[in-house]
Amino acid sequence: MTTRLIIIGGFLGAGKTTLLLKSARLLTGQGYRVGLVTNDQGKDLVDTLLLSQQNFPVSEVSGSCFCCAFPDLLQALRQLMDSVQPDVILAEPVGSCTDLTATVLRPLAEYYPAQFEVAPLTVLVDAARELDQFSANVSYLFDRQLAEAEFILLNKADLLADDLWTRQAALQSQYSHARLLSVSAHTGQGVDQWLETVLGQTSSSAFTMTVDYDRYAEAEAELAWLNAKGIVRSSTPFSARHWTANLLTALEQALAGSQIAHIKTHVSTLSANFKASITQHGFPAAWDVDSEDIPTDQLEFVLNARVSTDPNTLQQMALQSIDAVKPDPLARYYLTHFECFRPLPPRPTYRLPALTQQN
Ligand SMILES: Nc1nc2c(ncn2[C@@H]2O[C@H](COP(=O)(O)OP(=O)(O)OP(=O)(O)O)[C@@H](O)[C@H]2O)c(=O)[nH]1
Ligand SMILES: [Mg+2]
Repeated sequence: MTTRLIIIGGFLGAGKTTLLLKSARLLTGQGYRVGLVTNDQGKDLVDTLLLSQQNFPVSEVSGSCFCCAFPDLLQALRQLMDSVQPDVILAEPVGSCTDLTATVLRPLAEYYPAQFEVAPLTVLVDAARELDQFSANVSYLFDRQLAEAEFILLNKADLLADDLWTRQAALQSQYSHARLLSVSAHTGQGVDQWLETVLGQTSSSAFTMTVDYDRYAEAEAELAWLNAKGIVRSSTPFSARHWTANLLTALEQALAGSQIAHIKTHVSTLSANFKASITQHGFPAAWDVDSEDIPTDQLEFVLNARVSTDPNTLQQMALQSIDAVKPDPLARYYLTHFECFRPLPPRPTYRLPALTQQN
């Protein structure tokens, strides 16, 4: 039996995980068995926690991107196939990854045709965010992500009105090879229409895109990566929701001089879960999981941040912020995992040569 594999790329914070979740819900409602794959350069992923707490089977490729850890991706896919026999697997590569057609989609389609039917590559764009505040290298990476897209989804359509058409027209004229749809992974607008197409078609990309791997590596390295996990305890019950909001605000303020790609945190207490994200300065945190806020004396948190700064600064700001938002002066926090680094230059396991050339 072949499994349909839908790979959803796009820059950090564009809404990939939100679309995975919305699609999984829609497909499950239509009787499909669904599996999900998350991916990150570090360990302890907010995305994996979020998706698995919604009771969907999730496999994770952590510590490297799909293209550089192709055997790990294969293992994650097979684990899902063995455990839940999914009809459809939706997979989210690292948001600073590109060249997925040559390094992931085509190797899967060409080497494992009996196992996978690979859908057209979908790339998400955040309609509500311009990336021009990032460096020229990051803009280059963003351009390469779109240049290989077979489907571009202009996501977060719910946040824009008239501007949406202007953005859509500009993208369509620049990336005229791709089909383009405006969607909202939150409300589901346009998602059915996109799903119908990617369920019915296979990826037909036969080109190897021109990618300057030095620039790509520089773009990735400009973003510092922080993954942390910990526990906060207090003898006086406190609000886990306030703590979550305070942590994001404190970190955003501490990083006022840097560009935020995505800061997200997942917080659990005995009775509640919270998940919130910030994808740019000056915007309030968006809550993806919000529960009744019963005072607690302990919470567990996972914090992932991708910020255009150096790892030392990000590490220092994160530690300061976690300390500053202690619910009371006697409260204690314990870090059970903490890593902060620049991603290494990408070295794909496979990079298939072009069948046709395209720039
Ligand atoms: N308003 C609105 N917000 C959205 C939509 N899709 C995603 N978001 C929000 O955007 C933020 C980032 O979404 P994610 O789904 O985590 O983005 P991602 O692309 O998976 O991010 P990374 O995994 O860090 O690359 C979250 O706070 C979401 O709630 C949408 O359609 N509309
Ligand atoms: Mg994600």
